[in-house]
Amino acid sequence: MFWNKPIETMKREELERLQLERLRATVRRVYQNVPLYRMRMQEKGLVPEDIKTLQDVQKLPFTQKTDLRDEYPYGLFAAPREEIVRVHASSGTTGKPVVAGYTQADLQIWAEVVARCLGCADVDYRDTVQVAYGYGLFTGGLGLHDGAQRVGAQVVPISSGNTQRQLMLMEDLGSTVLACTPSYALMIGESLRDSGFDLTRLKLRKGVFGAEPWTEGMRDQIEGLLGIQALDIYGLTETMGPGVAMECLEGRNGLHVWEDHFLIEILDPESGAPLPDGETGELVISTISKEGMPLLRYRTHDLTSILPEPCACGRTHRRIRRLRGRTDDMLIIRGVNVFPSQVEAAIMGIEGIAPRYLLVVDRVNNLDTLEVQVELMPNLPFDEVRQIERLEGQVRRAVEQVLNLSVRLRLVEPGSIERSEGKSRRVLDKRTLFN
Ligand code: DLL
Repeated sequence: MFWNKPIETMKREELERLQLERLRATVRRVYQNVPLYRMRMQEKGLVPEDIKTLQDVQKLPFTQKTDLRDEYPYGLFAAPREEIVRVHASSGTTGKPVVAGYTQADLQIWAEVVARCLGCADVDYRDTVQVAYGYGLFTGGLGLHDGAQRVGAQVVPISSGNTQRQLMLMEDLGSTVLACTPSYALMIGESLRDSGFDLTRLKLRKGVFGAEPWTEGMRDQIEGLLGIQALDIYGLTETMGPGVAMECLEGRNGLHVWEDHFLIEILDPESGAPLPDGETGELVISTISKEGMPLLRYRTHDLTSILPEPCACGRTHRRIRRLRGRTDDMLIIRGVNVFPSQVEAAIMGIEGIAPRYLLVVDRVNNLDTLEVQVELMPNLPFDEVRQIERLEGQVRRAVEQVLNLSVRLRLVEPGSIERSEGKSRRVLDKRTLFN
């Protein structure tokens, strides 16, 4: 189902013409209004008129999260205070948050792109959308809220948390769509299972899950527990919030990026050199329609690749592969690169194992160690230590095979790994605690 078919299926040449026009306007806007951009462009000897083709984006300076921190809170805003009608922020782990500002026009575009995402999931005015992303400075709640309202759905702005209440309202209000993080969807699903809830009492049919990396295995688990189709939505505060990209029902193996608003590049994370389609690298986004806080060549640190093949759904906006993690989530353990999502992919589907895990990294005698904690399913019919040991061996081999690294594996009691109503924490890196 399309929310905006003419735009979503626009011919590539037309789309690229529109992108160029908008890129040029954005460059002019930030050159005039944002001292940091003007200075960085001047350092490179660039003026806005030098941007003549889409490839010229590569001449422009990068923007990094540190720039947002250094210019906190308003330094990168390109509109006067009177035109900014909303701010959001992402907390991060240290120091000041990253602040994003929106004009009225920005909020309209945000609702439009989220509406398109919901269209990808076949959601429309007949649906009741339970928004269980957090409301507040986090962009998940209000982002999905405005998009769902735009398509004319009935919105249940419940925010995250209080799982029993989520279940009660889901049943009583007949919610057909759940929007939250995949971790929270799993928690809601487990809660249903543990209380022996009869799924036929629910009308739920679709899930719109994102804000953190998740795997196919996790999708299977969630779909099974909730009896729905689960789709992936991507975005980040800096460039707007949720709604940069979304899976469609046909593809389910890549997320359409709304390229009339976001210009994407995939670069080698170290050298910054462009990578060909299909190769995994860092996603770099230029916003080309934002007024409040446009960003040129923002280094997302998210790793993905471009899937250049046309999608069966008819949308012409290119897809990116499901995000596997962030360059800064990547652990280097005894020289080997490790992503938490690799562990997730390895353990999913092993019988008796819950989709809950934690990587504990430490350094003992100058050598990195990795302990992988994995939770057991509740009520396992195990009465012998030997059965547990056998399972432990099976899980360890599966993990070691994907990581190519020896690990210490610990099966832990059901419920012992911290649950999250928002984004999950998958790594405890004790090596960094002393730095
Ligand atoms: O997480 C925005 C969002 C809200 C997206 C609701 C989707 C749904 P931030 O808190 O700024 O914004 O975090 C952005 O989260 O750079 C990725 O590393 C990660 N992320 C977001 N969506 C996905 C996804 C919101 N679908 C950061 N898959 C991004 C993997 C994701 N990682």
